[in-house]
Amino acid sequence: MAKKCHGQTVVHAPWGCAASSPGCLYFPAAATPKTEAGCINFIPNPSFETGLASWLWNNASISGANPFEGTQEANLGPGAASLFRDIPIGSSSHPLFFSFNVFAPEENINSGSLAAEILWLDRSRLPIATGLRLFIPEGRINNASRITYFEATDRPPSGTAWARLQFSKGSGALPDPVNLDQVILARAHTPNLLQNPGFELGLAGWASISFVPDFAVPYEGAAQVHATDNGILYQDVPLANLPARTPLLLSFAVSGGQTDLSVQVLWLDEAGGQLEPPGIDLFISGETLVAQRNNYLTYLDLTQPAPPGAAAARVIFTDTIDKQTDIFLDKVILLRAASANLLQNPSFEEGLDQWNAVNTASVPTGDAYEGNAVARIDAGGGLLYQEVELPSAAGRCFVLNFGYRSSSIGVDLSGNTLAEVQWLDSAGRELGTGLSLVVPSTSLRAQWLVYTGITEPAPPNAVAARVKFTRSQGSPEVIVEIDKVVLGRLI
Ligand SMILES: [Ca+2]
Ligand SMILES: [Ca+2]
Ligand SMILES: [Ca+2]
Repeated sequence: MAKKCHGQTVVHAPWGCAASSPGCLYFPAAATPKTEAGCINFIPNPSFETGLASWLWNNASISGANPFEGTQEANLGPGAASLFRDIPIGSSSHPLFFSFNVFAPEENINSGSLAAEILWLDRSRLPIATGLRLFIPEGRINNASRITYFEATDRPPSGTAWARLQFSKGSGALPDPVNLDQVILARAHTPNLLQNPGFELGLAGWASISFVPDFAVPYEGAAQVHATDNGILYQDVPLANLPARTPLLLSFAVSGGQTDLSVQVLWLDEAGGQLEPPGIDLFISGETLVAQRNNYLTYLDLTQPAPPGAAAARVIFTDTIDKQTDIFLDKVILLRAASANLLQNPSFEEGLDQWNAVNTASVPTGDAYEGNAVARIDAGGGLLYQEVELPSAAGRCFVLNFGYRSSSIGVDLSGNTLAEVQWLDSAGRELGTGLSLVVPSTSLRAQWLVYTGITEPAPPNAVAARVKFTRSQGSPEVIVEIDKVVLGRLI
């Protein structure tokens, strides 16, 4: 329905006044939030495929020029801009896991700052507390790469019924637009378990060799850590307040060049002794970071359940400086999760073992997203899938995360890749699609992009899932690679 607002006709959203006109007042309706399945992505239209429906905005628009996911993305700016909406989240005390992808679509050197904020609102939609405020400094977002952000809120206070999600963009050196796509807000079991996770307090809470605080254009906030020599950085997180055998989610952001990085979650017993094997053991090649052209690359992974006797988890970064180069780290996240990564051979380090493929090969490479090998899908098109059992899946949602890159700069026909999670019954028959991500061709040469999605709740008779990547035909010179695929549960 439409209504008049300051003389302009605006579309009336299910709640309030979905006005795009600056100065249009926003009237919160005292609506009762709908009860939703607790594990879903709370954001309908998370990829702006129905434009700015249900969002309120100032100086924002939609384009289809260079979407990260699907066919459209939101554009903020040029100049100051904002985009926000209120989302019913029920009365649970679960913190929220938050993700989005940003990109500057034009050649520019200064894209302006961006703040992403989550406010907790009561049933009358009056703000009662801040859930998080993530600040991306001016100059961090540029046209060289898309950056995927991960963050976790604190616990919503008693009385919270809604979350207000708002993006606000400052002015940079014009033109300074910022594209935004694939926004996720989903329940998590815990807030971030790490202290000083974004290094805004320097090295407080961390043990360090060679890593020092640094304040030049961080991934988020006003600080990061930096090493120019072989270094180690770690923090121990006690597990005493978590259930036994819990898995954990790890996320972090890294940039730099020619510096190999090892990232592990180690399990420690009461005496501080290490329990084998590590919960997470990742290798990121320096060549991978060089190819990102100083843009931060993010990672998300799930540990195996903590072993019996584990008293703490140690998150540890070890870098090996090959030449006189730099490495930067920011925003490390450790959350209680609800499952390990359910996929086998998720990073293609053992070839295509456990995967089914057509016109796809596991290829050794010096600049994999993770490890030393990737899955490469032929230019003529091809596919790749793995089926996994889902114990007690009914009503539960799953997070899918993977690295993707293509080299389509200057090429018109690069093909599209569809990433899907399909539900299967006990006879292996398809029950429907739980998640579909459309990964369009990009104009970025050989940079890794990080895709994440949350499935719908699994139907009652789902006992397995198929994780599937299918690529359509592209020009012969265009490669498409997939690496380090994660499927698991946040809650
Ligand atoms: Ca989109
Ligand atoms: Ca920071
Ligand atoms: Ca790999």
